[in-house]
Amino acid sequence: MNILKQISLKLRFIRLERFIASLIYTFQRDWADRQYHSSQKVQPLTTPGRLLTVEKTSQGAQFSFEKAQVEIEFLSPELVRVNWQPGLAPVPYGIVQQDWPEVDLQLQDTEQGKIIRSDRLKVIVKPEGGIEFQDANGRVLRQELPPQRRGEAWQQEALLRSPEQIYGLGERAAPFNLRASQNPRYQMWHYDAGGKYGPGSDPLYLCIPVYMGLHDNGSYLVFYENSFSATFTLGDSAIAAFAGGALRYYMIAAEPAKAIALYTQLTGRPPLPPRWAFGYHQSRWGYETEEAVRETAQGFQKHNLPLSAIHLDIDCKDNFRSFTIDPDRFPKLREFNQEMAEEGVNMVAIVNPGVKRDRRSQLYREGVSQDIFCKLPNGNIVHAPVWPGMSAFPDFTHPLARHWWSRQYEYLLDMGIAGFWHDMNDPGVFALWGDATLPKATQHFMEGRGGIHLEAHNIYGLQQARAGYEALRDSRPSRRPFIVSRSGWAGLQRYAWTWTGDIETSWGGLGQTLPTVLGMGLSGIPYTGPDIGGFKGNPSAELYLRWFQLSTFLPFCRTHSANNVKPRTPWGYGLHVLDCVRSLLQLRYQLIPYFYTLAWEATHQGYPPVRPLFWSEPENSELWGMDDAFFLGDGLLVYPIVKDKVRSRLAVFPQGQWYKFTDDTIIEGSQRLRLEVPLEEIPLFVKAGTVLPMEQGEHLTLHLYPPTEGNSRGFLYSDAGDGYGESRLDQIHLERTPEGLAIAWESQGDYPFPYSSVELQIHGMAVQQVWMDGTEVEFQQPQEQPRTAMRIAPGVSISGDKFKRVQIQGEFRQPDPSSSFNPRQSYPTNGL
Ligand code: NBV
Repeated sequence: MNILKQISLKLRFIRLERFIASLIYTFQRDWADRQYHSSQKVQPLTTPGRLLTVEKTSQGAQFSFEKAQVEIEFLSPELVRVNWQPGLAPVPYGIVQQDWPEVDLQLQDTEQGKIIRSDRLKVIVKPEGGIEFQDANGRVLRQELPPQRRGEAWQQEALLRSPEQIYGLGERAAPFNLRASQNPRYQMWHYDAGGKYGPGSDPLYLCIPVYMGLHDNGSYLVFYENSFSATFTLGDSAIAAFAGGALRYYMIAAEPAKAIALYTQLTGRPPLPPRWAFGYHQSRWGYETEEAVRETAQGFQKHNLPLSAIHLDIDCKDNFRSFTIDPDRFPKLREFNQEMAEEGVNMVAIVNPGVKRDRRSQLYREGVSQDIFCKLPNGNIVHAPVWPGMSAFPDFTHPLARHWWSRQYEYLLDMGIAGFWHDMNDPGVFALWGDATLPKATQHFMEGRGGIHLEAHNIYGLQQARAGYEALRDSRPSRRPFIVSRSGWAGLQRYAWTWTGDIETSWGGLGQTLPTVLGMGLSGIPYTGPDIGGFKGNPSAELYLRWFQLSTFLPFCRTHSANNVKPRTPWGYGLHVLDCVRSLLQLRYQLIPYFYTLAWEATHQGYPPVRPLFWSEPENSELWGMDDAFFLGDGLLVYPIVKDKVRSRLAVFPQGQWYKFTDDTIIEGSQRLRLEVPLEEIPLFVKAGTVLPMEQGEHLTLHLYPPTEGNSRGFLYSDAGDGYGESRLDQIHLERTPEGLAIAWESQGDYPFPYSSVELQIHGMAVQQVWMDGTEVEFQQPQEQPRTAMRIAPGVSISGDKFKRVQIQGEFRQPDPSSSFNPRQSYPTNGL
């Protein structure tokens, strides 16, 4: 894009005074980049040369080549760390587990090269420095060519198999299979999309150098522990080219779920969020006063819509300054937050990292005197324009800066703010052309080792999130932190949720949501979701409703929009849409025990709640590229509609049996069907074998979908919903017996059972007799009801308190001969 075009685009967002500041800054940044970061002279390319020696180490082996060394360490039987030298070792911001138990290994010398192997993974180091990874059966998972080095910069090429799919790299506006893009080149450099992005924009706010490969020999995951600016090109091979730093990476050879479990063991698992976070969040850049927020909350009450949080954007601040809320427009902030809390609405306040340059401001003066702002090599503080005006940027790679920043949350916490929203932490600044961030040579402390922005840029938001998380954890030890961060890096899941930024209001924007969320999940980031309706623009009623339908099943369910668009609330699109949104929200709230149990699972396994269709069936290549459907947990299968005026769509069903949520039609899996989808509906299916917990106040309904054969089980995690007190885990086992279904209930943990009544709804069975702990009990047969979009499926209900064992005699229904579907024999593969 030429400079004039870039300037005119930016002008739309920036007012005159900001324009002048931005112009000055842009020149200053260019000067600093020229002065301190002139592009290095072209240096010769080097490769490792010939292998000279091999030495066994306690966890692997060290290989010395003529011009490089590589250490291979097995951290687990499936996980190896590969560390090429020379190169600047990373500060381990991404890693939480450094010590791993010893693994049984063998070192062999073969014609192929030196082999070092566990019982799961074989690593073959070739005489010229190429590395091949094979599974225990000798099937090739990944082939790397000898890496190359130019000056300080490493580049690595790995051959890709022709049908191989690549997923991940953090947040991407690309197809889920990143190779399927027309331009499969991805930048690793967080970028503020500046108000609007759409499919194909690259990079975005949260890049992570991690990807999963899936092909006919199996799957693997590679994470490069290098935060320098980089480019990943995914053609016939995957080329990762870094601007500096070490070539240190982790290779995990395992099926997708196990690979994510190991990756999150390495980079950290997400802590349990407060339970309210799974409710609905309403946000808008434009709630300028207490009254505007109150009116919005009242609108939800009036229309009988549940609401758990309202987010306050920059317009609530005192001249856009960090950690303030304008006292004139929010005159009784504490009482107001209290009033909202009593209505069940948690207030979340935005925090931007830039601190306004103002000698009268204590925050700025403290930052200067404690020397925690980022500086240029000449010792001058970097000042760049953002919302409050010229601002300085804390160096979050300095523990003192993090500590100082952490203390700043206290005022708003005291005022009753329940959570924080970190924006602009890519870090983004206003510049009229080129890279809208800090100069590349900006100095960073990097925990004492020192470094420049070229390396620190991508971990800036991660370290801000760390400071925020620690602030909330330490100053409010009885509550769990809730932070939403726009930027981050490997490990962000330890501190914060995220959202998909300023996605454009368009059908393309809606279509992009799911591939982006799926890709984040496979990059270790479980909790994310879009601005429902898109950030900038006014969605049609249909686009809004379709976006809402999809987001009902995503972990972070929030409407948000820009300041110059119409207020976006569910009652703004007519009665019919309002009714539909109410049903969606009621369903969402009924499903909170399911979401919360998935959160518990994420803290233990790192699994993202939103999973690709191949998650439990990675060998089925038909599911590999599917990015218009997803699993929520293992039990729910969702087929959103993301195109205008579309009333039917193809659905590829994974193996197993599937119950249509609304009417219990049973579908045999491993087939493709065309689903009829009225505007009011989002197709939702439940897998046979699932135990789906749903709540309404203190009443729990366990929906039981018998397994097709043998056993299955489901979990229900409960606790106080916040804090770190007791918890409990209820396990419900289902078993198909010759007579029917046996249900056993087991509980662990000291948290008292939180429901006063429990109802079982048995699906897919004509029930004849029921015994609860040996005593025959009454049950109700379903009554025929008209089909509606969100009605709970009919089933047999048994009410009672908790029990240990229920036996049901009855007959299982067979899959329906696709009564409400039109099965098709041959299917186009290019969409609807
Ligand atoms: O704070 C204003 C916006 C915010 O609403 C949005 O969600 C962020 O992604 N923010 C970006 C800064 C301005 C964007 C043009």
